Amino acid sequence: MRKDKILVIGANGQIGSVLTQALRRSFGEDNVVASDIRDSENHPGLFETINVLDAQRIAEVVDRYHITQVYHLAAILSAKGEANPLKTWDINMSGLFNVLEVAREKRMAKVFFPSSIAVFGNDVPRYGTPQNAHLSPSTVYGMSKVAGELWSQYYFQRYGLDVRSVRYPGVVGYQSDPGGGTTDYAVEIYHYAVQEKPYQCFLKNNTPLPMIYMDDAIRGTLELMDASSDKVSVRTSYNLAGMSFTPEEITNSIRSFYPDFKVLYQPDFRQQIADSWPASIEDSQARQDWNWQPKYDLDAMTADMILHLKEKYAVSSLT
Ligand code: AKB
Repeated sequence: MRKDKILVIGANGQIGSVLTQALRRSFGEDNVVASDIRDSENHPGLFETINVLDAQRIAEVVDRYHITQVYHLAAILSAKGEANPLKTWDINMSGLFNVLEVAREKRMAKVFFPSSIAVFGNDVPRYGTPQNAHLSPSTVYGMSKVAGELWSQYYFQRYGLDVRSVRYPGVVGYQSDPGGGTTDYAVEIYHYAVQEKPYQCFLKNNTPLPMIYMDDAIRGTLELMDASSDKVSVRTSYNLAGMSFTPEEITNSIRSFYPDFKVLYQPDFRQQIADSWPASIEDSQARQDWNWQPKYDLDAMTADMILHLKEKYAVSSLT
């Protein structure tokens, strides 16, 4: 077991809840404090309520547990963020500033800040979008991630704070529900398939987007955070690729388990966001610097999602 003490902010979220468990397996139950603005029943271990807008509260928890690393996952995502752009900017940016400042003041060893494929806009190569492509996002969430990447790099260069980051694609997992993203359909669709219900998709059938399976996303995050500092050449954020597919392709993959599965396409405002994002991204820098390698393709993900969701729904029908 290692000596680090870790604080996860946003631990009730889609990625935060799974990451907290993975960190506890690796660092020990007593060395990982989960926190979120909402109280949690999901975290039987150490848990503190934190609103990221309250810097004093973050500092208090950091002091109480002698925290050495923070994973800052609290943010408003792309689709939800468009309903209230100024509030989204405030939460995403003030939250990050509070974390960076506390980490700087307390001389923390490492900070993780998640970025997103939402940093890219219409003016990049859509397929295999490179690491250094121009960043001109169309959503306030994407804007906050671009600014966040630059501030992370600034804190590293100016104060030597070891902030690390990946640009997550849409993350698909059975463990937790997504909340307010444009890629959420790729999780929801499996829940409908396993319950043998038709699914109404909010994107067009032929909209390709970069995606990653939760196991790969968590492993990639931990591998980056574990890499020796001299291997981390990108101090804004690394492109992290898993796979790329359209709603029609995921539907066909699901149909190898549920041949009668039906999907209706009713695109809404999220279509415009998806159209402004890459179809796939290129992640050779992460592969080169810290040996990143995804394990799951679409069909492997489908098989694993269906296996676990079938178990989940079988258990919930008994309770
Ligand atoms: C979203 O859809 O907003 C997120 C993301 C790709 O960052 N899942």
